Amino acid sequence: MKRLICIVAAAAAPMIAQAQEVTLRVVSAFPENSLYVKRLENWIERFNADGKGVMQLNFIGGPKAIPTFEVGKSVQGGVVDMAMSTGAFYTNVFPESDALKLTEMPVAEQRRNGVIAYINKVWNEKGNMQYLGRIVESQPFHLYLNKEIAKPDLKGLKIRITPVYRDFFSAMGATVMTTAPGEVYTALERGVVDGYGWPIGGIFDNNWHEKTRYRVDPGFYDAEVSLIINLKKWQGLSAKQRDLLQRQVIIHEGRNDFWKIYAQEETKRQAQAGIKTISFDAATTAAYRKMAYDSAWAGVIKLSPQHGPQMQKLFTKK
Ligand code: 173
Repeated sequence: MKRLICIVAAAAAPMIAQAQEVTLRVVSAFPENSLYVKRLENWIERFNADGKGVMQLNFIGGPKAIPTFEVGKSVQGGVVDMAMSTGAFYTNVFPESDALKLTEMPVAEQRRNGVIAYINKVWNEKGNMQYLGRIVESQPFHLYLNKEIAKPDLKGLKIRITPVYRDFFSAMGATVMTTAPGEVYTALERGVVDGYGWPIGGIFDNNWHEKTRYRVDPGFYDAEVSLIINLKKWQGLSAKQRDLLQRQVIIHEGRNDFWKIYAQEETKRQAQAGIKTISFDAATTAAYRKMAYDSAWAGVIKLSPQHGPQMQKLFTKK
């Protein structure tokens, strides 16, 4: 009898361990061949090696699996568990999401000074999601053009945007057109747009450099790419699973200095590809940067009188 119990127990043990392992379905709102996705896949590989018996991440794919602007809704509704996206892509879930481009301090500092806690309060309440961490930093956005400009005036120009750039480029008089990253090349190729917004890095990933003549300096804001998870899924994990996931995301955040070097490399690479820079005199440059931030904050506050002012206070450098 005793022997029998031993055998049963031995057979059951691995089954229990297996039952405790959870697999999360992960998607990316950015195209499959982007550097963001390559780095995500590398991280997932390491995660799965460490997470055996506790948690595994199953990368489903990019916009071919779920279209860029649907990813946020999919996380909110639990169609997928987790995603790599940016706030600009899920303003259709709640408008505050796009404000993360305006943070003026590193994410490590945001963790210490309560900014991440505030973000999670809003993301939980309005998005039914938990904000796990920011895995891209130090990537200012730029305006890329195929027509030369002498001053910050985009009247008569059609520019590809996402919510990131809408208020700023509109304030400069541009006609704006929203597209997912996956449609930028075709829009440029067909001459549907005269330019586009994008961070300093990444224009080579999908050959946009072939269709780009100018980059306007300086950059503005900071590209925010992050990992989000459905709130119910997050709350349903065991303490051990939550701890593993949060710890691994924070470790990955710790590698964000990579993006500083990448910004320098991509700047050089653009010059080598023949992309000319357009810059303005000091006073115009200052006005350009001020217009970028003033127009964006006005937009955030208009869309969210509830959280906009507090976000501005928290996100702006003292
Ligand atoms: O331009 C975009 O598609 C965009 O909004 C974005 C946001 C973060 C990183 C890269 C692009």
